[in-house]
Amino acid sequence: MGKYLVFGLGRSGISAAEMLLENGQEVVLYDGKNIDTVSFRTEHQKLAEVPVYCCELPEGELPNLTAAVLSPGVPLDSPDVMKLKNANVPLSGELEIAYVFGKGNIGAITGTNGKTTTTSLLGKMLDDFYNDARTVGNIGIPYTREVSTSTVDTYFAIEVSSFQLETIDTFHPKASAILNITEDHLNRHHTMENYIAAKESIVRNQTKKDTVVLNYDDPVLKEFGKTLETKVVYFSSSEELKQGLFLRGDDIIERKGDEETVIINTGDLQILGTHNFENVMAAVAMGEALGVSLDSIRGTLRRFTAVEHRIEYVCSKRGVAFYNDSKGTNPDAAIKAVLAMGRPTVLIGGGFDKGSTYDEWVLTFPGRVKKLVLIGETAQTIAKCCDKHGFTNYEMATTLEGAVLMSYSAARTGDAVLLSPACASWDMFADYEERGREFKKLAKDLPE
Ligand code: UMA
Repeated sequence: MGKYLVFGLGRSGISAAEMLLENGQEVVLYDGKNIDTVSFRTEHQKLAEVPVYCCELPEGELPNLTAAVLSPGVPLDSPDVMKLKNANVPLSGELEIAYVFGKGNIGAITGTNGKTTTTSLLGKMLDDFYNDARTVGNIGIPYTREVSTSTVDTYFAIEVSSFQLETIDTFHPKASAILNITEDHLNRHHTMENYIAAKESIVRNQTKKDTVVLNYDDPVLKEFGKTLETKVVYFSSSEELKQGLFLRGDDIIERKGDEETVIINTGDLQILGTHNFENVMAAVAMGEALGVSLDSIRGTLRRFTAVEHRIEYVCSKRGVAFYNDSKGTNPDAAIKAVLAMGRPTVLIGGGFDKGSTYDEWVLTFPGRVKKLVLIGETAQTIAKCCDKHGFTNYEMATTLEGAVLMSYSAARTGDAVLLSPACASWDMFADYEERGREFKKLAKDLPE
């Protein structure tokens, strides 16, 4: 039996602690912020007997810990983590311990954008083909929650974030994918090099028997593939590849050896945009690597629809269409949403400051964004960036409700109102899902 300090009492921490207890381990809980332990114990009955500490790391508990299990949101350079390191406590993470205690076959997907769509799609492919498939990870269902009931016949589609990858040790997916790497989370990783290294570590324990799926159009990933012993499957939306998946006109083609197969015509898909065709190609390669038949894959592809919070159509009011892209939490994702609108758009942007630069996003506005409404911590930074590029039609709102009202009054019949903030939500909301849900409610409650 081991003793674990579970650090962070959000979704990951609670689930990790419950899983460890179920597996006969000793657990102590810690959160850096103040927690009402009485209501915490009432809410989480399974953890009622476990010691809960908050605000100050319980130094008396540190000797003889098997590991501290960090939640993804805990930065490795935080003062508490430094204390753990100084006390020689081995650091682990929720993803890693789920892998250690779990069983089954793993398809793990990372990348700056497209992770959620690709993971959902792979999850559906696995579910349609195998008896026992689970879709977990950064997508919102902690991997540890599905561990105790997993067997060697379980198939996992796991969305993996760079935060989670920072604390892996033995995590070993049969198939992995890195979809793309663009600037994000620099407040946490500090440099692009660190961010890229975290993403690339998904392949760390993979061998020749495993598969890694990489985006050939991403120069970093194209080069990365050349350095690996693992079987690499590339995909590309911009050129025909000698081996791998690519677009030819409206067809998604796969070339293996001398054989060329049409996987599907993009007209038969229910998700739109080149970025989604890339997600489809990655999921197809992952599904095949995990043994799903092509016939079954094609069926899943035809049935699959867009995921919540990702350029999600909400409603129309007075001929103004509202779109929720709350998952557009970095400039690259937000650019894709602006390009996908195809009509004059009133855009709601801004939020938690991750240290991103907004120039490329703002440069897509002329001719597309008729007005920008800014909210959150980054509002001033984005406004300055707009000034720099001569885009002057912006306004500030203090709440999301104010932003929705302002946008609605600026929009005319035929326009779109798009929430695609290019920023995380953590300055005003618990997460992007809460922000997206509030936006949808506000839009639906607007008068005609
Ligand atoms: N905490 C500390 N000290 C710290 C930081 C956090 O004590 O230094 C505590 C907080 O007080 C809080 C708890 O940790 O009580 C929160 O932990 P967390 O931030 O890791 O959040 P969880 O609820 O466990 O959710 C996490 C992921 N969150 C983050 O990575 C920030 C969720 O991804 C994920 O869905 C969930 O685990 C299940 O696996 C969200 C996300 O925004 C959606 N991810 C980022 C993204 O997609 O861009 C990476």
